[in-house]
Amino acid sequence: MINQPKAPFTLPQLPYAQNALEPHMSANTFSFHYGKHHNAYVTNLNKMVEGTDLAEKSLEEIIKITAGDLSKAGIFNNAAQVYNHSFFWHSMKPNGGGGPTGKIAEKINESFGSFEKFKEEFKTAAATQFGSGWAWLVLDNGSLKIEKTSNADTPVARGKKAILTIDVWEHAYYLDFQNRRPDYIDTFLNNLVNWEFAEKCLI
Ligand code: MN3
Repeated sequence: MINQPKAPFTLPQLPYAQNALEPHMSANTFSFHYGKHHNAYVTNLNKMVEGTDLAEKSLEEIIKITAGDLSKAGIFNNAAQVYNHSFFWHSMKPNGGGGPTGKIAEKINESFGSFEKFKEEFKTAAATQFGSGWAWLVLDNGSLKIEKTSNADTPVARGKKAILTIDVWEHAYYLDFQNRRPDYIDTFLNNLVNWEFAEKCLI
């Protein structure tokens, strides 16, 4: 669903319409973010890997192969951003948010002590990521953890399993919330999180 087997990579289909997250995320924000930003990462990545060995590798493989290689930073940044954005769209849904249920709820309680504790840690990570980046819920050695990453960086590069993410680049929220990143994070948790997707990622 998120990974793609080889180039040319495509802008993935969305699991809902671009206005489906209104009023919490506007169609205007969505169309710039998906149609311009995400699309540009796909186009750039295809140009960069064309005619190279990486054209035969999957999106995840490209991320792992180029991570930490400064001569391939451009490829890494675009591949990771294609992956991160695809993951972000699935991390939300219309009428989402609130508390998780089932296996994902049990796992959150087991890993953080309570859902409230998880929320606190996730919000802090997302709010304190300095400049552009992402906050993540990841599965690492069997337990759930919160991480934040800068710019295009992704826990997938280090073999961790992504469960949920929020994009905290300004382009993700500026049109709707201006500089109020904490309000955007609250809206994500209260109205947008797709816990069914998070639960599927546990497996
Ligand atoms: Mn973005």
